Amino acid sequence: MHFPDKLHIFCRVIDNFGDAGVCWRLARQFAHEHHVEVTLWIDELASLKRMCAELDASASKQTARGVVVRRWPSDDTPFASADTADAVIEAFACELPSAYVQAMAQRAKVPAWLNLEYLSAEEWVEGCHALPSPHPSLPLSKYFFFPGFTERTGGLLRERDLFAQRDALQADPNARTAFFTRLGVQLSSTTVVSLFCYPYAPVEALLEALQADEKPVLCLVPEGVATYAVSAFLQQPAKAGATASRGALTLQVLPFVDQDDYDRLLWACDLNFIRGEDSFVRAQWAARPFIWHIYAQDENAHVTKLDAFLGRYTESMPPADALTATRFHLAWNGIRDTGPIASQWRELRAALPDITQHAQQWALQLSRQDDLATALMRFLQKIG
Ligand code: TRH
Repeated sequence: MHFPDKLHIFCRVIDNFGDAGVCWRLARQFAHEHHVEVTLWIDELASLKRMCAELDASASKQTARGVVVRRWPSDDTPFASADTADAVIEAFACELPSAYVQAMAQRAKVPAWLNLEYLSAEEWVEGCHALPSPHPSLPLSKYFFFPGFTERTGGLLRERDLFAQRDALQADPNARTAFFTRLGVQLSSTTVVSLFCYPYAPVEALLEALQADEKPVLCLVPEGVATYAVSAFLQQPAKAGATASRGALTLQVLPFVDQDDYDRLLWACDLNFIRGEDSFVRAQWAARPFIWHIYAQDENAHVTKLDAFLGRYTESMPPADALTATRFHLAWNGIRDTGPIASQWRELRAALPDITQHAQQWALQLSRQDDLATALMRFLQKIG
């Protein structure tokens, strides 16, 4: 028997693009690879539209890329048990509408229900992954499902044909050039860097370091990212297409592209600055060096999270490269004083060929685990 036939994913956008980005990717993968009837309930269609232009941000119900996309129900929306699904994923503790939960409890067979947690490389994740939490008053249990970097977690989002598509682009210089041309980028530099980070990253210091590089560097920044530092460098508004060169650096603003093109951008660059959760995972699949700007959390929880990831990521690197990668991450995230970005950049630059090799091995190693959608399907079947 195929289970689930119908899956509902609920997503509330807290800020930025990651919540919508993860849910959208997952919904598409369930529909395409697991042939499940998927509905994504989301409260902020505008964020999702940035990643999928064909969506209508004002529609309360529409279908795109095989997924039914519905606006988050208002508080008084009634639900009958037939309106619920066989399996329900609540993303990032977004809390389902209470009428929906009541309707779930009225089904003859209650839905398999889980909360998809944020990604972390910390060790405690293994102990909490897949634990149930019984509802205090209804005959329902919600399970906590953690993505992660080890077999004892839910794994990472990875589509079946992702590596084949990546390899095709990376192996074909014409395909890479054609992709850049489509984005309005003329390739003239030896090193191409993409830059996606939070506004408080030391972007000015990075741009200065890139200007002083020995070889030409092209830095591509999606529109809306680090706008202040980018427009200061460009001496014009940071709009898509704007470009300027100084020293070794050419800086160009790109349009904010859809998720599939963003993947291609990561595959096509020699180094990617990424942030948050989803682009962080995609950069790892790109098998290219990356620098992660982690989402800052209260009480410096993100520092522990970054340390945990760097511990895993650099474990099999030669010690000197591990130190370089770690120090650059700390400097970029403003954690502990590891010295100025300029000297960190020179070290990172010199280590890039080695780190590229490591990035390839890392992607391969991670791909040996089940991907998140497959792990979720297995788990839903087990509890359903
Ligand atoms: O936007 P983010 O900072 O999202 C964050 C994180 O998810 C964080 O964990 C969460 O707590 C916080 O939001 C609320 O970064 P992230 O996760 O990388 O999401 C960005 C999404 O945008 C990702 O799906 C890729 C997509 N994207 C495009 O589709 N096109 C683009 O041009 C760019 C730059 C990104």
